[in-house]
Amino acid sequence: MRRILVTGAAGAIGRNLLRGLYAFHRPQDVVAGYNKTPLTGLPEDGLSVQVDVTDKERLGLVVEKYDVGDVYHLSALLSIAAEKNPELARRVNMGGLTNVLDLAKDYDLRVFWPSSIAVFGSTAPKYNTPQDAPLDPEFEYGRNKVAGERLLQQYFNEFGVDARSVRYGGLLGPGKPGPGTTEYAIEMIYAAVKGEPYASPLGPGTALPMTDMRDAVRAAIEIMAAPKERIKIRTSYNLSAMSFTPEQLADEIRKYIPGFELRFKIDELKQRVANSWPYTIGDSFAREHWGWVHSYGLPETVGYMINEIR
Ligand code: AKB
Repeated sequence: MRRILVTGAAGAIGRNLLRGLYAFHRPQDVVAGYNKTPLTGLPEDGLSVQVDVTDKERLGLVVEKYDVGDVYHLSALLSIAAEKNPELARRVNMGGLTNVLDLAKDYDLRVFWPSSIAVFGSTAPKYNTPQDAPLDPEFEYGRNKVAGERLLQQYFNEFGVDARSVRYGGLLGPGKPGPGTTEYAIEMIYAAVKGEPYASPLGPGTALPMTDMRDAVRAAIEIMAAPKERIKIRTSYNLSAMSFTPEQLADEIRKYIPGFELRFKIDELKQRVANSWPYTIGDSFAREHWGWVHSYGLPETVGYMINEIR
């Protein structure tokens, strides 16, 4: 069997995805790619490799050396990091993806790449945002994601590259939250478990689509396992599970930690980004085409995270 390469394996999705992949594959068949943060805690036979996705030559050598067949390409800057450093974001988010797709063409690789609800802007309906709503993102990260989706479509049309993608909302799982917008929810749960109050950077009533990390990982593995003819959208599939505001999350946390105190300290940039994104996402195509069904809502996710963090 050709091996699976995960780029950005040290990130939040990467670490959880590795766990999911090891459930189906031998550790020696999965190569965990990291750039700056070396990976710890891999299984004894697990493989890891340093690779900067903006370096196409090095990426190509890794693909050859490890006889890679599938790439889960996760290396990316999240929304707030991208907005603060747009030049780096373009280099990593779009340059990295272009390198992966070029190698996919040359080495017949299959690719999973996560897009985001950030592809939508204020021109899209806020509730149950449909798959084909206008893509007018107002921030750098969303613009990178729209460009990425178009690249996927182009490489499929022109070269038959089999790249598959879903548009994730915020992902909720244990592990250090990255510099994104939806990541406030993870920070809040960590603060609550530590017995501390939490000052939300998003104001009251700010609803955003979210998914339990266990569902997110399963979605990635399932879309890659689906027969090719079931993948009818070659940009990226809307994917949905739940949606909540900071107050709703705090109420759920209080079922486990009754004294938890939610405060507000609005972060102007995060609030503007959140205001431009949908409240809820319509994902009927993912459900119809390749059988997506989410398993976890807010109560299950909060219970799981509190247990894991404890
Ligand atoms: C972010 O907030 O930047 C990400 C995302 C929604 O893509 N979690």
